[in-house]
Amino acid sequence: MSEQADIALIGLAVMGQNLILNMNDHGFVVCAYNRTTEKVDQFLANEAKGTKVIGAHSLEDMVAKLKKPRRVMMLVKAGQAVDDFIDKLVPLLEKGDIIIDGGNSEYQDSQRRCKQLKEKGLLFVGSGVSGGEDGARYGPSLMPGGNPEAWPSIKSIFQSISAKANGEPCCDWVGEDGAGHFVKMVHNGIEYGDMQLICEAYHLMKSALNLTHQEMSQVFEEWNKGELDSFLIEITKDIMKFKDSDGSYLLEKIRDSAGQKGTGKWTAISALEYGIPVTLIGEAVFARCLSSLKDERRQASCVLKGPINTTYKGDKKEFLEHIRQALYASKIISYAQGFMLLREAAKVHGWNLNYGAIALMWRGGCIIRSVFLGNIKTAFERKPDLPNLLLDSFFANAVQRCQNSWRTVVASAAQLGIPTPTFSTALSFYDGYRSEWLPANLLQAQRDYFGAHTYELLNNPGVFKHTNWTGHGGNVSASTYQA
Ligand SMILES: *[C@@H]1O[C@H](CO)[C@@H](O)[C@H](O)[C@H]1NC(C)=O
Ligand SMILES: *[C@@H]1O[C@H](CO)[C@@H](O)[C@H](O)[C@H]1NC(C)=O
Ligand SMILES: *[C@@H]1O[C@H](CO)[C@@H](O)[C@H](O)[C@H]1NC(C)=O
Ligand SMILES: *[C@@H]1O[C@H](CO)[C@@H](O)[C@H](O)[C@H]1NC(C)=O
Ligand SMILES: CC(=O)N[C@H]1CO[C@H](CO)[C@@H](O)[C@@H]1O
Repeated sequence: MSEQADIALIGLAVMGQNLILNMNDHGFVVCAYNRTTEKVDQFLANEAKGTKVIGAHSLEDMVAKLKKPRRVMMLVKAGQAVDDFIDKLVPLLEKGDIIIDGGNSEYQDSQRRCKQLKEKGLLFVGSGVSGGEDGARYGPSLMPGGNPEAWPSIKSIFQSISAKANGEPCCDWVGEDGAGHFVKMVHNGIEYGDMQLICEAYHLMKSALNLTHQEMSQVFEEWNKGELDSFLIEITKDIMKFKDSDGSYLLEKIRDSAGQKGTGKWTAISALEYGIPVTLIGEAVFARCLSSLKDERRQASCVLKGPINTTYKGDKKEFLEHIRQALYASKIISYAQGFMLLREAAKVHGWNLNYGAIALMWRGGCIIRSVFLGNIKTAFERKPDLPNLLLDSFFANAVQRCQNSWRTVVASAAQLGIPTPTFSTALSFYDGYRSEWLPANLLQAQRDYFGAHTYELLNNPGVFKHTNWTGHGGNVSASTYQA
């Protein structure tokens, strides 16, 4: 009876329970453990009744029931709880055993844990798990990273239980140490961006075009049949036409003040740390912050006037198509920026990231799942070392095709006084990225003028010069200044 379980799972909240049942469906024997042991018995007697799931009342008991190398997965609250369980598990495990953290941990913590456990001969895996409760039960997007020696031992479990896109598992090895949780963090940032983009399209439909909820729902339904086909557009279609018990549209009763749990913020902070212009996710985070100043906005709305004309006077149908294209082009920019951040972090940490595989991991199971991610996967398959998504012919052509509509939408929104932070920042990024020349020469001159920070000449890069701009500057240049 001993050593019968393929994997143990610690933490019987909904996500944990659903992952266990998912593993059971795929023929794996799971040993369930929760610190509150009554929870284990309840789970076995109810949700897991009639399955092959077994339980354990102590970590010792749990470890004794596992086949070797032992695989222990934790789905507990990120932070101290993870470290506490690791500390308790280490003395019970042997060299080559595997500890998997499937929680929403910060990638720096996973870096540290991977290193510490490696010194003890244990293999750590930090895995992003996305898709919510339903995903966990019927196929999540899984993003495992950590000690690569662990992958062969967990691959079949992970790939069996993950979502599938065209038959391929939405789960592959991401990369070394904290790479799995880093990729999960960027996924969440991209989710913030995708959601804000859709909100701006809604704002334009509602305010500039005065569409009814039925009309908006139809537009999103239509969009979901084309290149924007995605989970988030699909749920938006449903939300638009959802009626409250009194027959009115529920959406218009919801307070327009957004919450956040911080994962979008972490992506923006990383972008600043690595010096990568992930402007769209940054704007999406700030748009939530601005929305949450509801009381202040109410006061300001009485004082600060906008333009007189606030509705679009041209052809509605045509403008809707402009909005669709603006959304698509902006979305391309957002993903291009997200992959730029992944590339830079990979460079800094020495991760070997497989970008096509990452696109496939997000293709199904998770919140940002979409047809679009299939195109990204194809782009990286065509050219695995593609320096930027925008340089792939498919995406370059798409942006080219959409750009007139995109410019019309951003310009019209500005004239009508409708905020479009992510549409606008995406367009500014595009125009900056495609510019051989930017006015940073003036910036360098200013820095050298007031701070003697030096500059390079176009025809002599790498050589730093200081100029006596005023006639009374000192002889010392701030050559060690870095910014
Ligand atoms: C918006 O549409 C509604 C009907 O759906 C109409 O009653 C209202 O007058 C319109 N508002 C403007 C500003 O056109
Ligand atoms: C507002 O719209 C009307 C009608 O289209 C137009 O004649 C007028 O010039 C517009 N005013 C401004 C300030 O744009
Ligand atoms: C800067 O220029 C002024 C005027 O030409 C001169 O008096 C001064 O010595 C110069 N300073 C240095 C550091 O060369
Ligand atoms: C700057 O350096 C030059 C040559 O080394 C010297 O003649 C001049 O006096 C210095 N000026 C100042 C302001 O220190
Ligand atoms: C650490 C642990 O296993 N805790 C979980 C036990 O189950 C409850 C749900 O009933 C969770 O909330 C705990 O996180």
